[in-house]
Amino acid sequence: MKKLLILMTALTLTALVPAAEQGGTGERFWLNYVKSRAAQRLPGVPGVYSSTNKDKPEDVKLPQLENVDWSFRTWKPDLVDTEVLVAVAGTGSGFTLYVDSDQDRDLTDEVAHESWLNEYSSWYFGPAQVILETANGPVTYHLNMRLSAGNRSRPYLSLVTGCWYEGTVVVNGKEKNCMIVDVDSNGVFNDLNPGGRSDRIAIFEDGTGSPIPLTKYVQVDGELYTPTVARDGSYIEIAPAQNVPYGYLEVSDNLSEIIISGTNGYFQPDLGKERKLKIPAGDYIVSRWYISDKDKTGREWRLGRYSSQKSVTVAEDETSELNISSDIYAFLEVSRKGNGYTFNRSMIGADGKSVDLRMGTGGYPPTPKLRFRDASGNYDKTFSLEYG
Ligand SMILES: [Ca+2]
Ligand SMILES: [Ca+2]
Repeated sequence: MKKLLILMTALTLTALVPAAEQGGTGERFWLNYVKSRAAQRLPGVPGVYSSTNKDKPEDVKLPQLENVDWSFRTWKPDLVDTEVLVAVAGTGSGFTLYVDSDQDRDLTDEVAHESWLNEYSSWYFGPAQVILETANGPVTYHLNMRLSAGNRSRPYLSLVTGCWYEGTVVVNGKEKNCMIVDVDSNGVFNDLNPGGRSDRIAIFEDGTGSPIPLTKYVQVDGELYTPTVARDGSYIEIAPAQNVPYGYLEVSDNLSEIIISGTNGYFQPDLGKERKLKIPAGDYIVSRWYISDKDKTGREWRLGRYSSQKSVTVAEDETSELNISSDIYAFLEVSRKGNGYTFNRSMIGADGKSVDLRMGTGGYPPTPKLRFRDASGNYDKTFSLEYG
């Protein structure tokens, strides 16, 4: 009965809120909650390990277990003020986890979570349910947990999202699939962190969408929309973007692929079709770029950076240029180790930062050679450098 009452209250509130406060003319689509082990492997979800603590927090009731080595970690969701305690019971041969799902500091009323996989000193658990009491009622969330026990007395524990929201939305009269991911695992699904870790969104037609960072504007079928995602992830409103302050970004001819992301959008343009991009004005990071070119023999080479932090600003009604030089330098580092020398070669771009050079569609070129010859020519040997 309590659940039904909460649902009715939520519906009544929705009906009373004027359209203008719901994100303009955006249509609201309710999404389905999905719990899954796969959530921890979604793009952008990091495996953040923190050490556990041996000190038992005060006022916590633990299950009565024999010969158990306890350690503890807390998860602090931003959605509520409370902390969720996770207790690790080490038995010598393995681990059992207890999650204070209702945050009442009592773990005797909780499920004993056993691992579903153990490999390379890591134990995988979950998704484990927690109930977060928000001002608008209880919200369900799931956590995936990974225990790393290289140090057996004080294992490291990773607590990351074990859920997402998905459902059908209609954009410009067309049905699409939508997915919302809480990538920073803080219980909030609409974080916009410029330069940091924004939550992610995918709007796609068939198959599986790859979630991209949530930004102020999102591009669907070439048009910009303004998404409004519920803090708890349960719905999304999508409205055609209005009064967008557009600017232009002109991309130099040598670039083959770029991804630019900022607060106002995430774009991976088809550079085969257009080089002067019309995008919302704002500050962007060129988070990925590569240049592909052919040598005299017709062999293809790719030069790029796959986690770049190059910034570019696009002002309203103005054109900014994105030029990245294809100049590269082979940099040889020599260091003395005991009686020998170590040689390390890296490739440096025109900006002094390391670049990645590949052949064809991604293979490494043959290993570089180093030739040593003394003045007399008596000593003359060639060695190969190795990758990795
Ligand atoms: Ca409890
Ligand atoms: Ca989040």
